[in-house]
Amino acid sequence: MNKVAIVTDSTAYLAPDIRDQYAIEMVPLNVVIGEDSYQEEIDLTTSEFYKLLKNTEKLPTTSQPAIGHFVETFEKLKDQGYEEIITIHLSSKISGTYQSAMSAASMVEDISIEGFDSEISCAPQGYFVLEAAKMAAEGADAKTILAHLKEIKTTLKAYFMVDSLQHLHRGGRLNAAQLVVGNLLKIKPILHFEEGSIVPFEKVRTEKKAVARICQLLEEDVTQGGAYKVTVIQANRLESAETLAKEIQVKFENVDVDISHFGPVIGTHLGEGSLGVSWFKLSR
Ligand code: MYR
Repeated sequence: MNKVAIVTDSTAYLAPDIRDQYAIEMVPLNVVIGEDSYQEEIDLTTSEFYKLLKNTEKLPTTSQPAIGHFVETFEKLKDQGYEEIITIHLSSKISGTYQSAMSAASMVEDISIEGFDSEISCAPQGYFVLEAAKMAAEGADAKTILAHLKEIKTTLKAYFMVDSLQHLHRGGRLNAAQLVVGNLLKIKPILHFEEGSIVPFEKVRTEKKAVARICQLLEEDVTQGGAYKVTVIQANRLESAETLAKEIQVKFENVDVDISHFGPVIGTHLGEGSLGVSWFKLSR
């Protein structure tokens, strides 16, 4: 059995079979639609979410997991005999999830629990989780795994576009000034994360131009050598994601491309139709 247990939250959107294969524990965030509250990925799938969204007038809201859910998870892993736990979460600048996990960690005794703030979310958060889980399966200790996660941060990039900035603004994840600039100029900015917060990267007028610019940024990185993992991330627009993923796979030899999604919690804040691309350099 591994010595180190890996915990994450639902916003890494790792498929259940992958979580099972690599013994990854997942603690879900919540989404409230109308009168109903759901734990995403447990009692609400992503396709169910986007269907419900079409039939609801009141926009959904989200919340972080309860501290108690993390305490239960950590206690269970301790009882199973793990010696250390690494708990990897979406950026602490956009959600209180990391803070909940850290509060829970301080309540659980006799096991070392290390938090890792991914400073991002979705598939790129999943990169950290999967790499950590693979290393844990190979017998690495928490210190070695955390050092590798820090190294991944140095090559990880993620850019995304939304149909309307209103969702991000309504949820308080984009400041008013950035919203005004976007609306006044009728632009579709390419967004990215800077030190864990969402900020516009470049102002582009059409989605086509935005996609072309993101592919140019990817090219700048992958042509420097080495192998890359690339993910196209979509909010209920699988066909466009498949087309883009194919284009990227054909254009670059040294990349392994897959497709992921913006699930219920992140979809609430980005809106349907959002599209993103993330990548990192494989270094193990
Ligand atoms: C909560 O209620 O605690 C969850 C808040 C989630 C905010 C999500 C903001 C958008 C994140 C976009 C990630 C894009 C990654 C490529």
